Amino acid sequence: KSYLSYGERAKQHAHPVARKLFEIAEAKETNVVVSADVTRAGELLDLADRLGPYIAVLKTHIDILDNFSLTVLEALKELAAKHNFLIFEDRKFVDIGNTVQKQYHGGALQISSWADIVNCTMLPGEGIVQALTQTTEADDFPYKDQRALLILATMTSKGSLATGEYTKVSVECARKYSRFVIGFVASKTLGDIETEVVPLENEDFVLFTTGVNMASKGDKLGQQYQTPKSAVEAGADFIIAGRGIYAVPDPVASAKAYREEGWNAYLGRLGKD
Ligand code: UP6
Repeated sequence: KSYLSYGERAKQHAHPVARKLFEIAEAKETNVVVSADVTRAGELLDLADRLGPYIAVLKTHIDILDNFSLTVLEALKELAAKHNFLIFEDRKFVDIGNTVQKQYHGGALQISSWADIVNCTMLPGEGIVQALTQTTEADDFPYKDQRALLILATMTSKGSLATGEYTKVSVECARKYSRFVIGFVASKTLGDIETEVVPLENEDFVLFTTGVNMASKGDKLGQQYQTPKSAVEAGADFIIAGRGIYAVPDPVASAKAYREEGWNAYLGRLGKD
């Protein structure tokens, strides 16, 4: 859990994508990531344009679009530039190194060409992170220093097996590949008693917390929610909200409300140590 401002972390961080992320948060005064889980390309672009001013990152599941085309990606990139947000494709890579390299770079979805940030699970072991890192470090990789990885260290769904040893290995792997891994997706700080992860000095992993909703405790499929405030108090640097923002009558008003609660909780955390 960090008690430094986004601005300070932007100055100190070794990774250019983390620096950019913190700079955006500081400049736009937002730690909101909207999980734009809509299934029509037009709807996705419309959301990105309307919510763009209030968010730091747009999280996508590009494979849920039922009218996907490569032109959507160009439009998304333009909106990211227009509103100054990063794009995080929530692909949760989970395969052997040789396969994830092909899924990430090239392939039907061209993920490396438009997603600033992607994530993976640690289920396959270290090789998955090694493989993705290797891809971004190849001489002919066109987006050098512009791409970063998050490790899915815990999950918000009921009965999740991403706990204990799995979470510990996530941290070990992030440390080993910190030239590509900038942080984690997890429900709370990993430096707690349960995980027994002891934070090291001079490391500054970014914590993204999903399962954030101001109005609901969960859904009928095992999703479990916390509020923006509790997420930030538990260590989140960025709060990820999906249905709480896009599936309400006024998504813009909702994004603003999440932004305000998330930002105030962040201000409350500053200088507490
Ligand atoms: N997500 C979770 N829990 C995790 C990891 N990822 O909910 O442990 C993702 C989901 C969805 C978003 O895939 O895109 O975060 C949550 O959406 P919601 O706010 O509408 O529940």
